[in-house]
Amino acid sequence: MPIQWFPGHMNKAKKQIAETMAKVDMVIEVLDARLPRITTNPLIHELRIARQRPSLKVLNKADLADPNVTAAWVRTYKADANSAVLTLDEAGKTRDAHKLLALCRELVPHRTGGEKPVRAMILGVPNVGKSTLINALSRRKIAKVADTPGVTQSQQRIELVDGTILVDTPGMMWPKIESDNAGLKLALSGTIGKNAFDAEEVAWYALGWLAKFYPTVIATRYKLKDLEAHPDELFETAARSLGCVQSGNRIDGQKAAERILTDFRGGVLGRVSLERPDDALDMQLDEPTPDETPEA
Ligand SMILES: Nc1nc2c(ncn2[C@@H]2O[C@H](COP(=O)(O)OP(=O)(O)OP(=O)(O)O)[C@@H](O)[C@H]2O)c(=O)[nH]1
Ligand SMILES: [Mg+2]
Repeated sequence: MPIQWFPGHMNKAKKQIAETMAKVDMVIEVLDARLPRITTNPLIHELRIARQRPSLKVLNKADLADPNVTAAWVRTYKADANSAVLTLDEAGKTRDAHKLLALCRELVPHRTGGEKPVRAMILGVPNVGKSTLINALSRRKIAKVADTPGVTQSQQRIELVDGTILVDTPGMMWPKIESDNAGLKLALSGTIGKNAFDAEEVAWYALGWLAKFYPTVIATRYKLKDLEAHPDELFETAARSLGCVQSGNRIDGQKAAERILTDFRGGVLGRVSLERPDDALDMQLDEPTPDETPEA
């Protein structure tokens, strides 16, 4: 069963986003640079297309993503009509604010010239960095930011010194995540509430992924000698190397999983991308997903 997370406040958020869409000129779609296609919310896409609003796609958290893969995403998105693309990272947000605002003005040329300010709504899945971006653009701590999904629960409108109107919105998931791998990747990247997934399952998946595509850092960090081993074995070795062992010399799977997820999300395991533009929707791993794990 794919991971699902659509808490009550998102229904309200969806309605309000549809209403605000009518009153703004464009959207700033904040995507996670590590998985930009998977973090593209189909609900937002539909609303934007229905209203013919141009989109500036911000590939955020680029400091955590594989730079070569991010460059490939930028090339792909540049080909999209009625949109533009910009990569941003933790350190560069304030520095690149003028670049972002210039791109917004280019997307809505009829709103430039001083008298008619650009009005933009910032949209994206939870925890992707929308409020952080608002704060960087306004150079104030105006919106609440925290490393947990679901922090912003209502819209917040701010006016920048140049007159640009920005609307921060609650992160929104969609009611049905279609595939197991997309759900696991969304959970791994931190966009899903922690009660909606099994941390061990996600960490297990992460180790399999990293062993296949980004083996060097995890081999050192978790003392993994055989990266071809079954993910169960990778997980067990990693847990022991992290000292997550309980009585009877059994591993503490929950604790180990949380440590691995924290490592991944904090960039301790290097700059990792979870999908590439030339993949099929999910960039499937060849190895079995947890549901298909052979019986011990
Ligand atoms: N490494 C890194 N972390 C970032 C970046 N941008 C934001 N963050 C962190 O991501 C976490 C979530 O940021 P928020 O701005 O609260 O995210 P949001 O999209 O507003 O989240 P919701 O309100 O829950 O939808 C915070 O811990 C930020 O510090 C970035 O470019 N790089
Ligand atoms: Mg927020």
